[in-house]
Amino acid sequence: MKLCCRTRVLDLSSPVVMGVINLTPDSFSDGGRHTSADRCSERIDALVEEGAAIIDLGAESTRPGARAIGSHEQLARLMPALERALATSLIVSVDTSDPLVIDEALRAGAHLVNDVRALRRPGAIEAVARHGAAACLMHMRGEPDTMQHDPRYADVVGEVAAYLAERAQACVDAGIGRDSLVIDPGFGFGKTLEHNLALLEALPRLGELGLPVLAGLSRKAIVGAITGRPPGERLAGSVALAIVAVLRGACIVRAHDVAATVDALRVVAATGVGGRT
Ligand code: HH2
Repeated sequence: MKLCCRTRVLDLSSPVVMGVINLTPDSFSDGGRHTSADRCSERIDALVEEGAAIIDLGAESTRPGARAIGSHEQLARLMPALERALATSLIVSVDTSDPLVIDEALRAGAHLVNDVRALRRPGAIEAVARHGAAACLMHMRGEPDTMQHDPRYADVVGEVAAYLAERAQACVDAGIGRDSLVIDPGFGFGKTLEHNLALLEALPRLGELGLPVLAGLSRKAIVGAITGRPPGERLAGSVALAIVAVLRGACIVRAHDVAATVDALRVVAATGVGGRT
């Protein structure tokens, strides 16, 4: 499998890591750590060194209860980091739902739009199609400020799969190539621990949609609920979940701790366990 991201093609024949850089003061695990230009540059260099395939730049926190911010504030955070990231050979992703931010970031050369709202805001799909960029379509139930208030599903796996299939079809209808799409069940976005575990188990079913699957489990509440640890102490739990996700067919793992995740996936691949790796 491969992912066409404008001028770059990402080989997904073995799993790859998307390294997170949150340019936000309030992200749940790394907020405020990469907001200065120097710290951000160091982090970009570290992601290259540690073996990430994708750099995901986030200008707006989507943690439960997060405050929404305007396009101009997002762009002011994003653009200097974007320029620096584009100077590397990695795929550069922008984590945003804002159509204006999407358009400006793609104008500047970003390769991939990672949207927790699956390009649902008016103008978002068109901007991605116009620039021939790639997109990661994530499932979220509700909005960040309320999504963890008693989320309910009759059939979480079926509903998430149907939503992602519908969003992928909307993208194809708007002119985005199927080989430029990634899907993501959105762990922790309007889901209880039981919902998250059901989706993790059902990753092979999401893979049947024929699109690469991304799993974002790093440092999330799912790890905290199982281990009882705060975000800064969830490395081992996050790496374990990354391995499980890959063994169940995920092609891209979104991670804060890139070196550890890359090493773990390399070791798993070397053992031949799981077949595809
Ligand atoms: N999770 C977060 C943000 N963006 N994108 C995708 N595709 N999948 C995810 O699971 C995902 C995501 C939340 O994590 P983080 O960016 O670390 O925190 P915050 O939203 O507080 O910035």
